[in-house]
Amino acid sequence: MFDQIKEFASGFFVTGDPLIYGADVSILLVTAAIIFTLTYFKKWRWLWREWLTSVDHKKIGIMYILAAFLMMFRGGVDALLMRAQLAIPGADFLQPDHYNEVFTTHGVIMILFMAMPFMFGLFNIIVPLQIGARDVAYPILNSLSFWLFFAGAMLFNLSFVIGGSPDAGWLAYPPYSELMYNPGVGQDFYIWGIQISGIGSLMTGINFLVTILKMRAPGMKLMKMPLFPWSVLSSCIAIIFSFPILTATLALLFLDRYAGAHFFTLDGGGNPMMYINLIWMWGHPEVYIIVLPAFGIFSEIVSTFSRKKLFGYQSMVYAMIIISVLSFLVWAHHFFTMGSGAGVNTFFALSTMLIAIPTGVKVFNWLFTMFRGRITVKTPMLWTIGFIPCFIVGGLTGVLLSVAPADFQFHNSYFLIAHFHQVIIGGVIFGYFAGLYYWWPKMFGFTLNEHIGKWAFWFWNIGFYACFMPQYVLGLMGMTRRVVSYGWDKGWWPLNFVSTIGAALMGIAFVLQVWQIIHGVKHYRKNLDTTGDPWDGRTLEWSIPSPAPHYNFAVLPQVEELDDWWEKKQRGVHKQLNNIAEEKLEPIHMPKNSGMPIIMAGCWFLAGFGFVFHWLWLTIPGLAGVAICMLAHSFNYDTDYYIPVKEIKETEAALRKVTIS
Ligand code: HEM
Ligand SMILES: [Cu+2]
Repeated sequence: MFDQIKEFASGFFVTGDPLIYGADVSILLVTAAIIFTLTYFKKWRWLWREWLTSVDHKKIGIMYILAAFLMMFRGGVDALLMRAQLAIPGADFLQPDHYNEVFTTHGVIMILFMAMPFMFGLFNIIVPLQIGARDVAYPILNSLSFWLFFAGAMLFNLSFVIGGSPDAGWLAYPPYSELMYNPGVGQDFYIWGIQISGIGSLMTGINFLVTILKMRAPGMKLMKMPLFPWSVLSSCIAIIFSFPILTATLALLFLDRYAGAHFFTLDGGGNPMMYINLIWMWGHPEVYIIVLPAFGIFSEIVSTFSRKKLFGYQSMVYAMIIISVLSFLVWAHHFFTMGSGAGVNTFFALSTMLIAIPTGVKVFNWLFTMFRGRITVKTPMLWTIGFIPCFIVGGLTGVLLSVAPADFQFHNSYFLIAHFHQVIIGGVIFGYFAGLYYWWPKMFGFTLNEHIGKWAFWFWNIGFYACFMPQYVLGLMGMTRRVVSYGWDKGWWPLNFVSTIGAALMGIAFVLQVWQIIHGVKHYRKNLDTTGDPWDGRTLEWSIPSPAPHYNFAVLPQVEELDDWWEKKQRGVHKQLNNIAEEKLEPIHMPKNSGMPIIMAGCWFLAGFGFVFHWLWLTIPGLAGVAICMLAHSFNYDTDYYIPVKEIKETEAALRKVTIS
């Protein structure tokens, strides 16, 4: 009996590595501390009511961003482990098997569980405010999307201590990910973690597409809509077309592993190239899905901090839509070397290069917006200015990679690693940071310390260039990606050493940012944003108090032009808006909280866990729970309520410090 338990436990829990024992202990301690604190301060009800069951888009957005920061920590630790291993030739700090796990979880976590939720968090917080809406189109679905993401992320992360991490790279190419070569449960965690959160992402795409098309304030024609919602719209279109491909691809891989199908196993009559085509038909649009919203954020910030209308608004809109369509036509540039032939390679090389045109248009528009503007350089603007050169270099090396014959040299070398980190960190992550600093006062009602923010910016940037510029050279010197170690004879070590120092500087930058937030919370009284408009903004979100009341707009704004709030300020009519006439107030229709999303996501988690371990006794109740949640929800008619005028008056009076006449 005891032996049986021992045998089960040694297969179930990951054993034999001190790092992982350390993780086990810290997970237990942190969990215990959280449970203790919540119980001691009697906060369980508050947590459930105010956060876990909330359908307020602003709160859901904050939870997304919090989760993204936690994941950035995890993904960052993975990155530092890899860089530590590669700093000196012949190091054996990480064993090869472990190294495979680390680069796999690093890539998956950074893209799917850090960048995506960070982006969804910004969508949630800002899109309804910018288009003058009171919520998203489907508030409960929105909460469900968040909890599915969360369940998927937790499932994926659990593989670290239970069962073992996936190790077939962030896109899990067969045959590495097939059962025969990868018999553990790591790849199953990969499949279900991504599958569950991916369904959430697809629903977010649909939700925001409908929100933007249907819920704009009266008068806001599409061509009067700010650029951030436009970038969200183009990103959502790409989500809606690409995520179903991901779902299908992972389902096929699952059937191969679980049910002995042979979609991708060569000796069973399947074809791994099929997988590679499918996964990149999702994977390439995915990188544009995450970068387009960053373009939207930069556009907002550039025009606010240059005190000018965005140059070439319409060309910006068309550029984004063209990019989101073109992104579906280039996927095969990821495997030029895999024998598609010259004709196919040429098509994909040219279509890839075409993307540089609309992207170039955008860069010039940002520069022209700044030209002769009255520029102030606060942290959001600083990130934007830092982004432009970084993204230009990243984009140019991307064009180099798209030259098919040259790619035979660059392919899977460190040149590629440097390129994609340059566009992903310099474009996506810098963009989201800019957005976070820009909209922070709107989210929490106070501004963050600029001084610490500037230090963080410089550490990120200097660290970035020190880390990734040497990697271009290393790539040209022949260092391939995913190598765990190399000899002294290669002559690669000085550059690798510099690269590791750069990574450490970025680690310090992250710590500075966390400190900046803690510092901001501690001293929030000193930095209160009492105006609701700390940057002298141009768009609707700045016309309401910070943080926004839960119904957002007491009276829905009437939009007349692009940058409506700015124009109203210029004409001096915004003061009237601050004194809301009582007759204009009407009871506001709002959605009620719902426990369904978190419960349903919990059921998905159990079902996924059951699939991973082939435990039908857990999978079946999990799936049944999902079905019951759906049924119960479809018979629930008690989903909304009205906020009475009296309550609106009191809230507005308290927030705006004005009386309503
Ligand atoms: C912040 C500093 C970062 C450092 C120092 C870093 C470092 C690394 C290293 C050393 C590798 C492995 C290269 C190899 O041996 O194959 C890697 C791979 C990767 N990184 Fe990062 N990274 C960072 C941030 C990010 C971010 C922000 C993202 C995405 C949002 C990202 C996405 C990826 C992906 C997708 C891979 C490929 C994984 C694979 O080969 O399957 N990284 N990174
Ligand atoms: Cu691509």
